[in-house]
Amino acid sequence: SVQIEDDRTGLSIETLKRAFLDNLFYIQGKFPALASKNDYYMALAYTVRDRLLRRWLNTAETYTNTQARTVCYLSAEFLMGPHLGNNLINLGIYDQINQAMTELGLDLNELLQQEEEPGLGNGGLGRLAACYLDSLATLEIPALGYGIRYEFGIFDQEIRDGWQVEITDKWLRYGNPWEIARPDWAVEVKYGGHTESFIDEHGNYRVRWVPFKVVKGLPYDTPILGYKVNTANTLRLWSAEATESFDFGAFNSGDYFGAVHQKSNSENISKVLYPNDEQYQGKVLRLEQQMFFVSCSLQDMIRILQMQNMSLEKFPEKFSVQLNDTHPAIAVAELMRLLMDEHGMQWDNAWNITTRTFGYTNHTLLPEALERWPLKLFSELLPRHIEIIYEINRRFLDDVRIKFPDDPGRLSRLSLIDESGEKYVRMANLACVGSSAINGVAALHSELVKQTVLKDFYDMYPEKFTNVTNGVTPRRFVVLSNPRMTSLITSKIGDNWIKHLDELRRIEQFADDPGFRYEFRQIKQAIKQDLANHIKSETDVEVDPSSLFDIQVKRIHEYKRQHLNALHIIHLYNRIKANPSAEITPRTFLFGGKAAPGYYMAKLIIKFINSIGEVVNRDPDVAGRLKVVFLKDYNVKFAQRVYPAADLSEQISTAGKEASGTGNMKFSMNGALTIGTLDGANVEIREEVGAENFFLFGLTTEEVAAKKAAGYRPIDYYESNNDLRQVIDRIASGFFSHGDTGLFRPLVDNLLHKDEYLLLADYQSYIDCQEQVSQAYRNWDHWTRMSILNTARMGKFSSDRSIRDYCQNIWKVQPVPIELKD
Ligand code: 26M
Repeated sequence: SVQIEDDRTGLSIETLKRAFLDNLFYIQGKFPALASKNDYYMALAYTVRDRLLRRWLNTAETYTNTQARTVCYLSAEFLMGPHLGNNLINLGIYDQINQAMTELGLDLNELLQQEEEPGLGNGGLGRLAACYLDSLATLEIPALGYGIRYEFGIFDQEIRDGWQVEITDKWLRYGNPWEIARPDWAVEVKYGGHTESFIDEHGNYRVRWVPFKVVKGLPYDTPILGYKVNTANTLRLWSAEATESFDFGAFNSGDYFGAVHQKSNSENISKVLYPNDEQYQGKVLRLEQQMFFVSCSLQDMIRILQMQNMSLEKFPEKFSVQLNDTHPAIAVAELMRLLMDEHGMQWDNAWNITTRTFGYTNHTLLPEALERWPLKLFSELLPRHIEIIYEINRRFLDDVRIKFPDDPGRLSRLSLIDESGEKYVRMANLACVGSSAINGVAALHSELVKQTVLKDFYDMYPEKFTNVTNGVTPRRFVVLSNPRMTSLITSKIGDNWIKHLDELRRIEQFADDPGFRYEFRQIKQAIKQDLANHIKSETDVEVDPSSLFDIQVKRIHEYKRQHLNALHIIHLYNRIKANPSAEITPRTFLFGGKAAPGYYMAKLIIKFINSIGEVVNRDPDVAGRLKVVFLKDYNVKFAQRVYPAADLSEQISTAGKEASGTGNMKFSMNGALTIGTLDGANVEIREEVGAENFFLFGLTTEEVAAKKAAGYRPIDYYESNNDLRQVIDRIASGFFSHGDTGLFRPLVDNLLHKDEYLLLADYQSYIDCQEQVSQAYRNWDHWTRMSILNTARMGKFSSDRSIRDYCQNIWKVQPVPIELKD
């Protein structure tokens, strides 16, 4: 009999071509002669989406039928990056689609470039959430990601005259083929107003909340397919709308303008992502956003539970809810409110359910990032929640008094309310009391969490604390972003490593094989050439693809020390100026990253790097041996091109400041060597790849603390180190600012008189280490060996391992494999 493949599911090249042209016609409403590149992208996206849908619906049906235990990952940010390429990889049809497009005279790479990436996150925390969704699906774990469908994600960055300029990110401009709205599952969220107590028909004390406003949350679902499995989980993002019922009054009284105004006010809640990372700001709208997605998500979980005819008592057995930092920590109070006020449960029962449900992940030790809401603001917006928080606090502090009698200092530190001056609600304290597990994101970080920010909670509940070291998905950051290296590895050891990254160890045996080394190096070279071409077209700067590509891409922050990297560039430049024939290993310094729009020093650092580039790149004495390029608008799409092109990865934060880092893992997996401090996951990366394959420098966390305690004086380093002094003096002289000695003065003054992040204390160690890097790069054969060993030994840093850790130690959840039925 003749087998006809269905146009919506078939995977043969003929069917894919037919389905693609069909979608172009019936969805885009275009025929090939009229179609734009974007029409072709959309047609291809719908062709791929059709092939996800069967898996998605099968998955949902199986989860419903088996009442599967489910992970809910609550995160204010999901930095997903482009979906098309990733879905092609995970469906296993990349090559087929590539050929189908070629046969139609189209270039798949060009179509992939068309996708506007959903940049619904700032950096590490948001990208981690995205990697975890990929691994959850790949490991066949029932999971939902819950967050906000921001209309404007992280801003697009332009560089004008060396300064950052922010442009709004209109990612939904051409529509989003990956999401499906679910208006029938919309819910309502209340704000403001007051509470009233009453006695119900059973004689129980109850509270009714009379809100000032009600906002509708509309869910949009995106399927998240696992790698070569049938599991397609859901990312459910909430969009804010005005409730129809609520503005009726205004309409009837003739206040048309007021009604529409109210509508646009409601929609503001999901309008824009706050672009600050690691810098807390007490803005009402931000608290409204947090409450919005948390309440929508918890109501949605209750709906799912009830739809499956399960009792509310089963909530903690049905769901394990992870709080991605404190941004969703209001969930502790909101679940209590839903269980008691909306579902009639008593306190003790509700509290037992709540604390068994949540886990809390801490992502930062920086004091300025800890969320504390001014009590007045909080109480006005969430009058019911503040009552619940007071009651949680009253009971909690009673427990503290029993464990630690006569310790008022401890009570005031542990209290959910900061009463030391102006009063605040402490979100980390709420998260700790309301969760059964608390984790940091790298071994060192988890230890520091216990010793510093959450020490009192560790004393109170030591059994709650654990570590889960971060990981990244090798599907996006190796297979998709580095197809050439992927083929080389697969030709030697098969493709099992893509799901079991520990198997990369099997390429260690080729580290001394001259043929393998040659191919590995050729691939790196070819990728560097591609990036060089890209840089030329973007910036008009010519970079030498055989030079050492030294790359630092990440958010711009003083603790990450992009300016320490800059000091090294000036050091090399000074050496050349002092002796133009000095032996210098040619290097290309690449930077990328966004600064929070209100972070003055970070923006000045961008200007500083660009100003150095302007001088260095065209100085004839340098003779092309050094190039400095700041690449604008660093995002996921661009990250995928950058990691594979790096020789050297800069991971140079002050020890104790970077919770984990995840870019460090992406570089090393792609064969870059790391120059880094003993900070975050660098410590574990070095353990895995071997100290001899890692360039270590700088003070340890303990040494940093000791130096600060002893009264750190950066000026002493300036005065006693000639080389350092010449570097600083050149900046101060206006050499990089057309003679303007004022431009970088804030930077120089900060370094000489404050230097919170100890750049000057680490300067010489960094310079010496960079000299070792330069020497090592001269021995290409040995460098390539180290590079291969880095890739081979990165198995631990697959997000699959992180997710297995969470599943075993925190979530207690098992895989539910999905069978493919029609
Ligand atoms: C808070 C309040 C208001 C507006 C924004 C924020 C906010 C947003 C993002 C605060 C912090 C945010 O992200 C922090 C972050 O990305 N931390 C990084 O998390 C990574 C994943 O665990 C770690 O690898 C990084 O070391 C850590 O810096």
